[in-house]
Amino acid sequence: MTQQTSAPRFRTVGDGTGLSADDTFTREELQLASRNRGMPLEGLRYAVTPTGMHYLLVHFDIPEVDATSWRLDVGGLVSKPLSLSLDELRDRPAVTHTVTMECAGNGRALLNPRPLSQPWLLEAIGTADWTGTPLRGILDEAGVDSQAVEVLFTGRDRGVQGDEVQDYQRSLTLDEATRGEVLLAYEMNGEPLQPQHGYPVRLLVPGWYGMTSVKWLDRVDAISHHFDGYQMERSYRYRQSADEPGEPVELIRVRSLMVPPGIPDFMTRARLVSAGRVELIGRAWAGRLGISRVEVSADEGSSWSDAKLDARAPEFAWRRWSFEWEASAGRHTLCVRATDTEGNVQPVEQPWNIQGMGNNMAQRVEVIVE
Ligand SMILES: Nc1nc2c(c(=O)[nH]1)N[C@H]1C(S)=C(S)[C@@H](COP(=O)(O)O)O[C@H]1N2
Ligand SMILES: [Mo]
Repeated sequence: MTQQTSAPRFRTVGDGTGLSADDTFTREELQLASRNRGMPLEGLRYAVTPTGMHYLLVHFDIPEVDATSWRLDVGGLVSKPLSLSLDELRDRPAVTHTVTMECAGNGRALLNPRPLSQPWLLEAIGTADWTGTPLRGILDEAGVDSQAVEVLFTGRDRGVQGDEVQDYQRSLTLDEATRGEVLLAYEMNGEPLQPQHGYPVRLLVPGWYGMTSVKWLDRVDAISHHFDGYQMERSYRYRQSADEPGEPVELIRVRSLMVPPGIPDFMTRARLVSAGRVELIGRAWAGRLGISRVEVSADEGSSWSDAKLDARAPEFAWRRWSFEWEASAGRHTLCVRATDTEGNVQPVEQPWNIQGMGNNMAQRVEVIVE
């Protein structure tokens, strides 16, 4: 009889996350994955993602907010604290930005060992038309004191993470918070925000990974120090081990994804493609930067060819690309990688860190050509 030794499936690290070196997903990962949807990659066909296909990430529960009694309180180090209703926010100047948002944990489940958290493969992505009023105008109205260095954003949702009971909170430096594109957004794709996307109002910080765009916004406070809450100092860090402080996760790194070609196998999602000319299409983005190049490989990254880039995209949105692939019979691993306007190229090998943040490893798609 063989002895079943049960090696620990994961070890717990300081911040309450863990790692798994095997391909067995845990019940907790499934629980997260069924609450937090990804954008099916065929959704890359749309320049603006239909709202119901946009990815979703909710740390705790979706709070119930009554928009008639809801107020946005703007306070802290300001000369004139504000308490604004939704109608009062809507009366302020409105702008719409087309913005590609990505979760910092996108790609996490492809890493080895795998950080135990929301197990994204590559689908934590979406682009929407966000309408709202610039935060800068509201901060000007409130009159931010000269001692203020950061702006703290508090969501209405509350939960426990890493043994800490907390409101969902993130901060930005005053310089970042007062950039013109930062919005208090109340519409997504021309409709009021859906409950899961932050109804009635969320922060929208184009170019930054999604965690910065605080949903169900409740308070905005100007503060005189660096905010060191859980979602700033313990999570969203680039760290190789749990005991180093690491660098903060901030702007979205360059990435490109393709619509998987042909038809999928139900279970494995490997692709079946007919031999001949196949048009591969996809989108590439790089946060605040532009895309200078997209390359495709049909041999697992040994050789690369340039894809064709569409005319320029909106400043904070993804850019479409296409590539004519001459598919020959057999098995192929297609890869795509992008380069941003500062020359950063997506790695082909995994850029590992303990929380699986900012992972922009080149996409691989298994294809069987008949
Ligand atoms: N209040 C609050 N804001 C939040 C979150 C949250 O759990 N609570 N999740 C953040 C994370 S990690 C991401 S990636 C984005 C996701 O936004 P979306 O669900 O609208 O796509 O919201 C961010 N804002
Ligand atoms: Mo996220």
